[in-house]
Amino acid sequence: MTYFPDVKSPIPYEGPDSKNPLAFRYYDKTRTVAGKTMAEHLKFAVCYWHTMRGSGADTFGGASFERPWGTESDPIAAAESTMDAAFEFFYKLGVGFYCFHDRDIAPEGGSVEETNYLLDTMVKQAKARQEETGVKLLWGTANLFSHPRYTHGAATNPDPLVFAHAAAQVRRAMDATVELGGSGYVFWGGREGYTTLLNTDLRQEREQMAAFLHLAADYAKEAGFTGTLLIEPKPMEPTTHQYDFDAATTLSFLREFGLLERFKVNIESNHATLATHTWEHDLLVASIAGRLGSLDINRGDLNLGWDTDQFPTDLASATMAMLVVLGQGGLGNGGLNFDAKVRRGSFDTVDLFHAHIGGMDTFARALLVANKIIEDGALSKPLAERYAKFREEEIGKKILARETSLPELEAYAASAGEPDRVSGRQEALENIVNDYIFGARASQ
Ligand code: XUL
Ligand code: CO
Repeated sequence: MTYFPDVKSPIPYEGPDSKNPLAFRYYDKTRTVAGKTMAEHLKFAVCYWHTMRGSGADTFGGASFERPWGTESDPIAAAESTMDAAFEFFYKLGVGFYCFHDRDIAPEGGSVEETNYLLDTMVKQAKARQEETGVKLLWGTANLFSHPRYTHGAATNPDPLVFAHAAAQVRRAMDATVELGGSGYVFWGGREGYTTLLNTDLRQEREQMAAFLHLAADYAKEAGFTGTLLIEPKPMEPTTHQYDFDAATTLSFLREFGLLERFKVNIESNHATLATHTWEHDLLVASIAGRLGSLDINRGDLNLGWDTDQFPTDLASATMAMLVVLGQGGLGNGGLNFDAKVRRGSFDTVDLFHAHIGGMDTFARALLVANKIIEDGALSKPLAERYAKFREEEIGKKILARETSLPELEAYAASAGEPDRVSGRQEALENIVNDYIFGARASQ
């Protein structure tokens, strides 16, 4: 049985001049860039929830995709055919990794025991498929937001029994991640946030969330998880005020509750833009704190105020992201999870290939462009120049070392007079970036 008859396996690299919609133009997994292969730099992961379980439903209408998998009335049989289709897709795309929530791969049962049994059954199948295809798990996570019991939150629910159900789920999702060799485990806030303070004890809910994360990190250690624990910030949706608003809020939360050494962050492009940041802003905030662990590489629609989770096609944004990633020497255990869905009208299975191929080519090209910008010092040289006085002048060094005082600075200002006016050269720098993206300086 094949679920993707249109596609010859696996998608080939044909180079920038190819006209074949089912070939890569830039993603050549064996090509070496700055000492590592493209596959090592770009650990792409297909997300199981959108790609395999997405139905095209939106708030105005139900499913519009008629997938040839997952149609069986028996939920385990449906999960099994979905997994067969998933690994056929991963293999034919030539992707190295995937990500899942527990409920994406296995249905919920009528009791905690039954649910655990169903998950174990599907983990066994996933392990066998991973061994057959060589595809690996980038990260696992627990869905703590779809079931009605989580309506008022999971870890931040006013009922400790709901907290316990969430803990049970994380325990088993962590076990599944360990069993499948996942190098990351993600906590996205889900319904951890609130809509009105009239019914919300903000102080208490933050304490609960911290307790949950400590318990989860303790359990990860006990379960033999040696990868990276990640928190994925998002400012809103489904709640009005999500507790993990953005990178800065999340890092501050982790610091406040003694969790900073235990967690890194997974920064999603469309979440950063919902927080009215650029993606590169949130990436850099995480990176300079040494806590950037992984990326969700979708994009939003600036005309719409919600999380549209579109496939990434914006080379400028991808280049800025790769500058941050290369700047910190890579993502270690992390990778590039798509977390993107094809539009409701793109209902053919071949659309899934077009979407992922375009995303992989966008980031492969961005890797080349960013690497060339770094090699040439095209942005780092003017940046160093702009801040040179802080490095070179005595007063700059003293400020940074915190070895001066307001009276000393006043005396300095009085004696040195007015500072020079120096242009920020924003437009010139934007032109330089464009030169690398499309012009003579572009790296082929
Ligand atoms: C939701 C979102 C999640 C996480 C995993 O906006 O991004 O799918 O990536 O729970
Ligand atoms: Co995400």
